[in-house]
Amino acid sequence: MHFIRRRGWEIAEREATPEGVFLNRRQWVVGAGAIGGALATGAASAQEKDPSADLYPAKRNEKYVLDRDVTPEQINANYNNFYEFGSYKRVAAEAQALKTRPWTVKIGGMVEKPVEIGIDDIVRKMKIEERLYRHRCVEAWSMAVPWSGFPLKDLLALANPLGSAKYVEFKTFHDPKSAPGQRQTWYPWPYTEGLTIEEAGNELAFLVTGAYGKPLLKQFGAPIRLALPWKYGFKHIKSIVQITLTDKRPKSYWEALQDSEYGFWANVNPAVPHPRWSQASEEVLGAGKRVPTQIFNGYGEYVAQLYKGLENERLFV
Ligand SMILES: Nc1nc2c(c(=O)[nH]1)N[C@H]1C(S)=C(S)[C@@H](COP(=O)(O)O)O[C@H]1N2
Ligand SMILES: [Mo]
Repeated sequence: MHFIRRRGWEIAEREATPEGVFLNRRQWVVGAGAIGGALATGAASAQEKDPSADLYPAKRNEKYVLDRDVTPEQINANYNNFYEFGSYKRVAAEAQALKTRPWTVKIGGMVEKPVEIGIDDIVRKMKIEERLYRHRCVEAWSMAVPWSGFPLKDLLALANPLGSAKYVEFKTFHDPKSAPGQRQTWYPWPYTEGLTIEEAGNELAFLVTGAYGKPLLKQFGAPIRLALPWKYGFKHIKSIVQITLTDKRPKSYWEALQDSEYGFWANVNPAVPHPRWSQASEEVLGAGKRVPTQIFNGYGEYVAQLYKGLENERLFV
């Protein structure tokens, strides 16, 4: 048990020093360009086959504005955390093994009406819009992304959650045949995440099915992942297959690996350092600079009220 925890810790530490810190701007451009061609080709053929391609680009919701440039797609699409395909950033090629059709999402637990729904029914039923969101990884790098998708609460509503449900638990697929990372059995697969019902109902909680005006690339967590811009990136679970309403606080993947470093709440706060590094500033991917981190990643006006009365909780770990 100690060995297992230690192992997770070591891997997390290696990840804690993002590649972007070492590469100067010119190296970034060269690095991204070198594999850009191959990736673009792969993406184009995947898109042709994607039955939801006609839904993108979706109309932008102008309410959500950025204070910085959108991260270039080539940089974002080649710098991913997706441990199912490897515990390093260049997993884009490996992630192409993910089969995203057929894809079913189950919504169950404390609901009136359990639902099993295919991804293409989801995207036709929901109203897809584009939102520009900032993303702050716990490793102290950040990006800005034009996600497309719809509010999480709209999908949950299909199942009529019971009044007694207090939390929402999410799970990623489990398929060690296509996802080599899942053959590393010391990790607590499948990737799991959770929110309170109140957080899940917040307007910022967004289910993402597209990015950069196209169906979601596999490395971004196709065909459906979360975006929670006020929380550290590990909460943004990818490739979701199961959503469970429950009255027990879910234990997330990173919490199971190292609870002292990755908690349930994981709200962004520059004043609360990670046990092993500062969270005061962040490396902006592709921009060649660091900027100060903001509390709730700058989204406090939307979410701060969710945490009134919870001051005794570890809200920022
Ligand atoms: N299933 C799954 N979801 C995941 C992860 C993962 O390894 N597996 N990594 C998380 C982390 S740490 C981050 S920062 C974001 C990265 O999203 P991106 O690759 O689209 O930038 O995905 C999150 N969701
Ligand atoms: Mo992250």
